[in-house]
Amino acid sequence: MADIRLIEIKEEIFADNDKLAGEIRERLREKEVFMLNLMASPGGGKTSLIVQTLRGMKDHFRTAVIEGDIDSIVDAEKVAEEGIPAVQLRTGGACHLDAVMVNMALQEMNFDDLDLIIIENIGNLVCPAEFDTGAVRNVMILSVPEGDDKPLKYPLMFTVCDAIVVNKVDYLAIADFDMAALKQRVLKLNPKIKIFEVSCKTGEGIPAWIKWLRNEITAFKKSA
Ligand SMILES: Nc1nc2c(ncn2[C@@H]2O[C@H](COP(=O)(O)OP(=O)(O)O)[C@@H](O)[C@H]2O)c(=O)[nH]1
Ligand SMILES: [Mg+2]
Repeated sequence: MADIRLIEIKEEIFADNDKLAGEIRERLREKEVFMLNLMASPGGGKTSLIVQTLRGMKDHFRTAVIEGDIDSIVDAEKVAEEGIPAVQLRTGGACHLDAVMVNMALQEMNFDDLDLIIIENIGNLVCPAEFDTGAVRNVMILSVPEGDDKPLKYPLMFTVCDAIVVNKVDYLAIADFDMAALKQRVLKLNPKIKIFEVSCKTGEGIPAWIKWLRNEITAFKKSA
């Protein structure tokens, strides 16, 4: 029987991606630019939270947004309406952003003019968790209508994130959602994770989220 050669493509892709992500993080540190990678399911509230965050941050930090989408520019348009520059990455089918794609977007930006870059990753709780983008912090949004069982189904996402924003708390009154059970599941996977309860619709909880992010950016700049 002839020899069979097995090439573990996935491992090589991850190794190359991690190397580039590390280089991106180093460049960001040198220039004191904080990059946030925001992940969630489609419709979880990524664009809504970005818009709320920009309103709370833009007077304090010079900000730009990287929008990842399979095939549209509607989210970039919403960000541009806030007066914030946006770079749209259209992945043409890919279900996540990786370091190569983010690096392409970063080439369109001048780090000297920026304090904060927010990435809206592709809507998906699986693949984005596997690819380091070079961000300084990873945050996921879980919206109440998605259910409190998501940490059981998508554990990696909860493991790689520094914070989770539980969005759409205005649905709690009508949803079958056990916040205490959710927190217990999340903290079991990741005891250090911060948990914020917000509604991008009513604005509830947004100030606490903004305060945390501002503190993270300030601490990063001091340590850079
Ligand atoms: N009721 C309610 N709706 C929300 C909230 N946040 C976002 N939405 C709505 O949910 C839908 C998806 O939000 P979007 O920000 O586009 O999600 P994305 O796909 O993750 O970027 C939109 O119709 C939003 O108006 C919230 O806190 N409460
Ligand atoms: Mg969006």
